Amino acid sequence: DRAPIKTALLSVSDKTGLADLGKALSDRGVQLLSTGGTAKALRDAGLAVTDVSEITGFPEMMDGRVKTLHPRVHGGLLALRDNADHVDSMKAHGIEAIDLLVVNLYPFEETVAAGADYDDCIENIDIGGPAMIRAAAKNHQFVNVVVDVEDYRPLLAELDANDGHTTLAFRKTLAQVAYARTATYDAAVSTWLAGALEMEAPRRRAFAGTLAQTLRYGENPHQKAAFYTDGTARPGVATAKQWQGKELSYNNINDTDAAFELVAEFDPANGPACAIIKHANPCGVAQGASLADAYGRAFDCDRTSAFGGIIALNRKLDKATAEEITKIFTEVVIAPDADDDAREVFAAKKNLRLLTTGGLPDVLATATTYRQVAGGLLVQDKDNGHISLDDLKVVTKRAPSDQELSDLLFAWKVAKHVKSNAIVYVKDGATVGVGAGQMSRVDSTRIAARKAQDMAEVLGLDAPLTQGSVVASDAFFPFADGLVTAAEAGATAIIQPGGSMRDNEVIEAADKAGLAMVFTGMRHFRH
Ligand code: 93A
Repeated sequence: DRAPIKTALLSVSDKTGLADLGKALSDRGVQLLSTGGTAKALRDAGLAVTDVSEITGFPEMMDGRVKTLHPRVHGGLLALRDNADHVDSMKAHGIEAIDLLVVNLYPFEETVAAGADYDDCIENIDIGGPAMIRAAAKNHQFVNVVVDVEDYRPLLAELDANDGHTTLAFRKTLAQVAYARTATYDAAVSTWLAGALEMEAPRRRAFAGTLAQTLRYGENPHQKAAFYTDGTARPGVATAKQWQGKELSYNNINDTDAAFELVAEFDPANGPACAIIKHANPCGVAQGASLADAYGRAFDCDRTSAFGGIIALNRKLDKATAEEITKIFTEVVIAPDADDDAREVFAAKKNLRLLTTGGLPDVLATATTYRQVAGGLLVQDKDNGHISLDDLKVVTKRAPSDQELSDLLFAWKVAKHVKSNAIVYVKDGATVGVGAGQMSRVDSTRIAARKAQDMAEVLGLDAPLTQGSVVASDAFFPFADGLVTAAEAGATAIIQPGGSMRDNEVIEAADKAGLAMVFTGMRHFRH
């Protein structure tokens, strides 16, 4: 199953490592064929190269759209060396075997990410490259195909270990990587077209992702895992700069994403905000007079859970906030930016990861989310649902006060980011109790209230902060019991979608308890 490499065709957009590879191949007696720019780079490095146009008998034409699309190239890649018919055809048509193909494609993804115009993106759709990659990968019984600069070294190591040959197992691995590359590439083109054509719902979807990081493990140590990025420029965990600390884990990435998407709900123009996340759910979210104050108020929602948490900030991390944060163990801090003093404070905590993003994502932007189920993929629009004061319908005798209204909207924004059933108690722009992920809504209501009681003890308060708070529920109360529990915990106002068969009973219970209640008409399930 060993095959020699005598002839190589190199055609690369990214010329990184090209000269070294060309030289290493040349030193091993490999004949080099190449296209325009690549051939020039190889010649500049002092290497002997044959132009593909010399082999095809055609010049590169149509702005390079047609360079390698020719039987002398594709025959050389596809011919079965042990098939007499194929060998006859090669002889009859002057086709030479190509044993190694090194291609990296026109930078389509990078061109889109850079915000290039339509024509520029179209011109960066590589046709000849993927055609050759697919041909070489199909014929991996004889042919090697390299599509990544990082595979240059392993290729040379394989040649040296096998006396100028490669093994079938090696070529198969290369073929697998090659098809992943062309599939991702075409998916990126399709995804871009869907956006460029402003298609509401593309009839057929393709999935594009580039391997960004092989993770140590997945949710648990016995699960292998990796992180793929989709090339969108949205500020967030995928595009953040990491200043310090060890590599992010699978769970870190998931939680950091949840934290940053939540804090982005709070426009920095309306004041500093902080979200603390544990296991993808918030255990404290607050606005404050300063960023440090916002952190402190978020921390006071549930100090126990905040230990080892992930913190997201909607403004530049400053020294005062950094000093507060480092008082307990925190896994990750993500913020649009961090000043030098804050970074210095963090530098003393080697394990603390600091990520900066350069900005906040637009929470109203449309996007698509994916979730896997056995045998398939669920695709939906990202939940960018948004309500404002005008959307609220007061359904009780008492209307909420201005302070209650402001807290209700705050609680609603947080509830959107809490796993269902979600119940969020808020007072003065800070969560004071979060009930997440329960199978029954009344349980979430009870758990959040009980946690507030626990915190009252920790903080040495006479009464839990749920006294005089407001409550958000991500979906309607099916029965009055949840609402009654919230009222017993001291809540004075409720925000919820409404729409239950028993809305009347629930409204009646609210009136009886003297609560103000508003309906949003919109639900925020999150599973
Ligand atoms: O425009 S193409 O789709 N037409 C082709 O026939 C073709 N053959 C190779 N682009 C083509 N390529 C691509 O050119 C390669 O995939 C590579 O990215 C690039 C290398 O061009 P150069 O050697 O001129 O820098």
